[in-house]
Amino acid sequence: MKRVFMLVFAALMAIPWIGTAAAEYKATLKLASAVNMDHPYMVGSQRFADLIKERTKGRITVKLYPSNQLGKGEREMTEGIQQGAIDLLVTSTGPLGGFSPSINILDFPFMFRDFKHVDLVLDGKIGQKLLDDFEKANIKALAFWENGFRNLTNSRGPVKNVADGKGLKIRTMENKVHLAAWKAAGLNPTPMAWGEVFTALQQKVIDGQENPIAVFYSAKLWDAGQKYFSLTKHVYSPSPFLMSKKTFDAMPKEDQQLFLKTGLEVAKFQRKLNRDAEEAKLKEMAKSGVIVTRDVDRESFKKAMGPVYSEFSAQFSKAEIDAIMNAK
Ligand code: EAX
Repeated sequence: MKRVFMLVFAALMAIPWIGTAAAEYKATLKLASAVNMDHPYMVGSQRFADLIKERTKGRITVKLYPSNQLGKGEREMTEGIQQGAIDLLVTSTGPLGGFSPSINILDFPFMFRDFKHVDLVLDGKIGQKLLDDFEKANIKALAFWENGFRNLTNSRGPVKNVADGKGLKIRTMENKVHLAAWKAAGLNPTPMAWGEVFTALQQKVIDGQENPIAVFYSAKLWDAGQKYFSLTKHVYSPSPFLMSKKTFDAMPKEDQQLFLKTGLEVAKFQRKLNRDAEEAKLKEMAKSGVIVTRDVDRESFKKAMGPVYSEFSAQFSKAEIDAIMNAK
């Protein structure tokens, strides 16, 4: 009886102590991204920062560093997360395969039917496993935010089918699956960090690029000569919300739980914000002179990019691919 009493007493004594640890922990954390404050990444980041400040009563402040302020591009900023130089990062999966190889499975073309399919996979066991895999790279992946379905843009002419795009010199992310897919489709892809793209387009070093509506719109790529926008929706681009494991592990358990809960909560807010704004952004772009091709023959791109699946069959089995593609 005495032993039980002692155990209960010790447990009760521990609770205030945990509360005290959280009450004493104070920090100002750096959150980075490659895009500007108009982009949904940063609207979501602002919401995250506001909620953390409110829920910790000001103990933890999250400062925002958009537009590659903390690194040349997403690859370098992910290295910053690993080293603990950057605390939080909203990024595309572009360079992430070099840190956590399993994430590349989301980069395959025409993998997802629509946003409903995306949410079913990313918010289920498959998505959670992909986030957990980042721990091996000393990265805590809190949630999947959203970049969106990627679309081809160029300065040469309208692209309705894959043949119209033949020979276009386009920038891709530093992503081996995307590079292989565009090569298979007969275009001429070159990898480049996002921060270099606007100038490269302006100087006609490249003819085009591919990105979701929100990236194209927030960067105003029509000012860099991108007159033609084809709604290819050839790849769904998730945006893992990453945290330095050093920073995460240094926080009291209560704050760790708060960051995980708030990261997931903002994921829903940020994805909806992105999706709800797409149509209006397309109309705004058209007013700025962008010629949007909506009736794209997506099957022609899907067929042309198909060989990329067998090219990476050693890394990703048919079963793994089908588990995502056929999720219902
Ligand atoms: O994450 O590099 C890219 O094309 C990304 O879509 C962009 O940086 C947003």
